[in-house]
Amino acid sequence: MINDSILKSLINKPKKISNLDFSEVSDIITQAQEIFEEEKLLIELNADKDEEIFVIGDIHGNLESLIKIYDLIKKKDPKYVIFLGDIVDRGQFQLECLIIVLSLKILYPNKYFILKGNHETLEMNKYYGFYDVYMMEFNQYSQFDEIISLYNKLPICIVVNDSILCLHGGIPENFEILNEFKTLDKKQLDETIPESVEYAIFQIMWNDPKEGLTGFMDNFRGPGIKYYGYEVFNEFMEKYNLKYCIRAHEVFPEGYRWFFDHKLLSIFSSENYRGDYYPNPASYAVIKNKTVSGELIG
Ligand SMILES: [Mn+2]
Repeated sequence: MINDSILKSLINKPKKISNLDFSEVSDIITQAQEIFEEEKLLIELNADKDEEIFVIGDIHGNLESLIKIYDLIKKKDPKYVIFLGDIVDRGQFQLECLIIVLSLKILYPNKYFILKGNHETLEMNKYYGFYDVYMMEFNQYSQFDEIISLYNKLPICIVVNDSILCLHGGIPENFEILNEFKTLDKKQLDETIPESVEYAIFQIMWNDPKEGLTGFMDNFRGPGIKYYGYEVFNEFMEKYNLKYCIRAHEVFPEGYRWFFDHKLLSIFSSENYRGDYYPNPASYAVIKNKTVSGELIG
């Protein structure tokens, strides 16, 4: 077991993370996994009128952005912090970002929540970098199984105050999915999961909103992935009596973007994700008093 003071020192001095040996990293993964195992696929959170909730988008190994976010959290002390997934792949400090987020979860399990993004999968990690980062560091293929097993324990969405839906990509074509999440045991996910549920989870992690569209439409990102339009989005939200949706998954030069008549907020928390020639500020969302606002991280 890694104790709290070590975890705190890793969060405050992330450069120490590259000095950890495999057994220490493995301990952190195991401890975090035990906490995620007890969480539901759909988590419901409630906050009082004057309490803030921070929602954080894609990090993608951008340690500088993550540190700025953590400084903000320390300063403003929100009641909950929700990460919408895509912590690793692409950036320069992927292991550091993952270990920091997991350490926060272990230290404060009822304050920090981490949802699954489309990069919390083996296929994406093999293609976009984290698998190689891990192999370079620890050098044993079988050890990546722990990471995959951790990913499979992550929750998929959070509903705040019965009215605000938080997820990585967006709504799926299967409108029953939130009801199905309430009856499904996450422990089943490793074994037998209905194909319709598996596909809905895939779409929740991958789908994008599109203005000017009414229904669903094929997405250029790849097979099975959809764009969702205003009408189907509204239908889904009304079915569950939801007012706002906060999602991540797409970078915008202005930092965050509202869709669908100010009902869907798209955030992204990795600054200059595509390099200095296509700059973007990092952004996050604040939920307070049943309203949602987009904020830039300065
Ligand atoms: Mn994504």
